[in-house]
Amino acid sequence: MVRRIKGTAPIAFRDDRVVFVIGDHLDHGCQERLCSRRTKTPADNRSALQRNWVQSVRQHTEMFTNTPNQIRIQPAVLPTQRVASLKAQIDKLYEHIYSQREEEGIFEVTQTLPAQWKWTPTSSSLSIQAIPNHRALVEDVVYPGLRAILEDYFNQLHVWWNLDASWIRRQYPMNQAPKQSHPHSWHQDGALAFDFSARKFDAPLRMLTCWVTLDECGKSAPGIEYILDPSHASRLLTLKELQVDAINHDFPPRSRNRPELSSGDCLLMTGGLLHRTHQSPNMNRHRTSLEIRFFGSPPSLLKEHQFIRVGHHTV
Ligand SMILES: O=C(O)CCC(=O)C(=O)O
Ligand SMILES: [Fe+2]
Repeated sequence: MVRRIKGTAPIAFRDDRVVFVIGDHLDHGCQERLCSRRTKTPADNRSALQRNWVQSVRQHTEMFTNTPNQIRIQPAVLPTQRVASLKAQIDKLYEHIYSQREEEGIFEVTQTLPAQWKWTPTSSSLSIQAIPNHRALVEDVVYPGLRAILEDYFNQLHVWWNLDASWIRRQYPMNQAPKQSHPHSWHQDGALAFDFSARKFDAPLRMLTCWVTLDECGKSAPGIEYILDPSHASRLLTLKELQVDAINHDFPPRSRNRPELSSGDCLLMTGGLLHRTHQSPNMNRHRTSLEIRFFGSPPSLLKEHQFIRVGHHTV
């Protein structure tokens, strides 16, 4: 039996070193679930394994109770060669866009791109469709690299890839960004398509953003800064709460996390995670990343979006 907390299933991940919990506290029910996952072994080994497993979970329980993980880092999701070829493709695209832009102007550049591509000058973002073999990249490389995590998180053998909310992102050091391009300010991805003025609901969408960096980042190039707070897993912050002054007041810089990542590494962020682009004055290189969003099922709020089912086609 898995006990649910605040209506969301506690989700736990395990690798050889540590247990990760995404989205909520690790509670007693979650420990039970972990035990049951580990007991697919002959019955005579069962109780010993279970005992060890419970022990190792308990060692981490206090930590997880205090800082429930809403994020996980999965290293080397993209192999070096694939990163290099992607970067070469993407660099060409950005060169084209920015050279056109000089000539044509900031918004007119869109007219020089294929109709199904979106270009967002305010964050130097290009829709993932601009990568020629984007389906193969996601279905045959990224998904298999994250499959165990995704299956565990959504508790099913397939996921829905949201094509329209998947992007190529590029962020620059302070004062080096092209005109109009800005870092992403504090937000929760689970507010995708949320109408803050209407406030029809206040729970983040249940989703995982798989943010894969194609450059080393976090130190000399912009990375991601995030804040862990248990209450964010089930609540969307208001626009007022997301203001930089409010965040600085509630979460002083020392309480925030700024992981340093190698190219090809992936951050998996739950819909409730509060985060933004991490910039610091000593950064001197830009960073390109891919942002691929997965859902357990297409949410009705995103009914206009295109979703692709990925993974096992039996439920
Ligand atoms: O790439 C970044 O710096 C942040 C992007 C992000 O958080 C988002 O688009 O949801
Ligand atoms: Fe985000």
